[in-house]
Amino acid sequence: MKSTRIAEIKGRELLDSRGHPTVEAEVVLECGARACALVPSGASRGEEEAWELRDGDKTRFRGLGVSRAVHHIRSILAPALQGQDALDQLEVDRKLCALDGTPNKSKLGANALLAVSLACAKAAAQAVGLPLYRYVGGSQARILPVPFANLVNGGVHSEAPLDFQEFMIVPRGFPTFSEALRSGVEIVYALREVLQERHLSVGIGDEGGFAPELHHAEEVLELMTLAVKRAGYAPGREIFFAIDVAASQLYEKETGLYTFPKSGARSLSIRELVGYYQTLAQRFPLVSLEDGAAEEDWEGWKLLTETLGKTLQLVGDDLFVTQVARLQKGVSLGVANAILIKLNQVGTLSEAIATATLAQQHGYRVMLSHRSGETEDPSLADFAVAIGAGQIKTGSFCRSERVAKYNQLLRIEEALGPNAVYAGALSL
Ligand code: 2PG
Ligand code: MG
Repeated sequence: MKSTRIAEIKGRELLDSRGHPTVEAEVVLECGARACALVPSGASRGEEEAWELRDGDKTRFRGLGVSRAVHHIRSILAPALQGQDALDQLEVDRKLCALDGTPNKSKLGANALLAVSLACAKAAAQAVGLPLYRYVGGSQARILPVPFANLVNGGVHSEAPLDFQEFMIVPRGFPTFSEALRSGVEIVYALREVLQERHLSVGIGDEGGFAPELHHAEEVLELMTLAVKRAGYAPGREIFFAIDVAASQLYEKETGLYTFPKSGARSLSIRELVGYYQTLAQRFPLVSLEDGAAEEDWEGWKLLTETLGKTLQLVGDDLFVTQVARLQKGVSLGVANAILIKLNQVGTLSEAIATATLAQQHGYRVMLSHRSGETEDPSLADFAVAIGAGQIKTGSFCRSERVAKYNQLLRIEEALGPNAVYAGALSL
């Protein structure tokens, strides 16, 4: 085989699904293999996420430009990595971190680092003639994740007067990924009708979910239940629900209370909020709750986990920000029982895999996740299969930047043929 050493790295400023500038890296190997990777961007960010470097120059893209991050790729990362073997991902990522040298990647920008890290993995996969999921995950990689599909967008992801950020369906009771996906798509069609009949908007939010003029979680879950039934499926048997509260957005540090600025509901203590989740879980087939307490409210997280951790999946997103140290703290305090993995919260592929592996070792479930600002890059799907995450959250079944990941999972399912295992079927 010809050399898998890095010959060239390019960086460029492209656009994400919100029309915000984002970073693309292109890695070219000496053997001629080449690949591009684009990084996503969040709106409800954890405070301890790796640093997304933006120019702040108000004369370009209202300050959102990423030309400095791109410049760092061209002037610092490219020359330093030239000649490095792309097959040694750990070493590539170690060098990226060392070149930045800060704990949160704020010098060169996690967006610059991640673009190079991912493009390197993709180019290496191409050089050895393997699909990305197999190159990263090895011969064991054959589990298709359960799609947590976002049907209704609230919080900072839409104009809907809903304070909770995401309402998802979880099609678990199906033998294959493609059948699970089809059920979800049919439920979206049905929900559209249900909303239209009530003269509610069928406009969509950042992640492709509807953004109707509803104020309360119960109203959303009721309409979702109707849609599931109308599509011919059984809530609680094959279709379940999940919510991302994104509670850090609602938390008031001074008072320790949770406020609801969009719906105008009265503020709640964490005890009252947990009680509210309990009521929702009794009324609806809720199986998963993400960021049910704020990232700095460790006591709240403890109460949440003690009360609901036996019956619900409790996912830490802003809480863990895909970082080993925060996960370790969570494990030692016994909070949450699952982790969301977002590559750009940590900044390199190897670090994200290390966090996911640590979570699995401690019996925490793993969910790979998109960001609200996404791109056409489908590789999240490959990483979900590679890591054996068993769960993926990548928006609704519309908007091409969301559908790109689902389509990639369908391709992977086809390529795996009879070896494919649908994670949702494991619990049938
Ligand atoms: C989340 C994400 C993705 P954002 O909170 O889980 O849905 O949102 O990318 O805006 O942080
Ligand atoms: Mg979240």
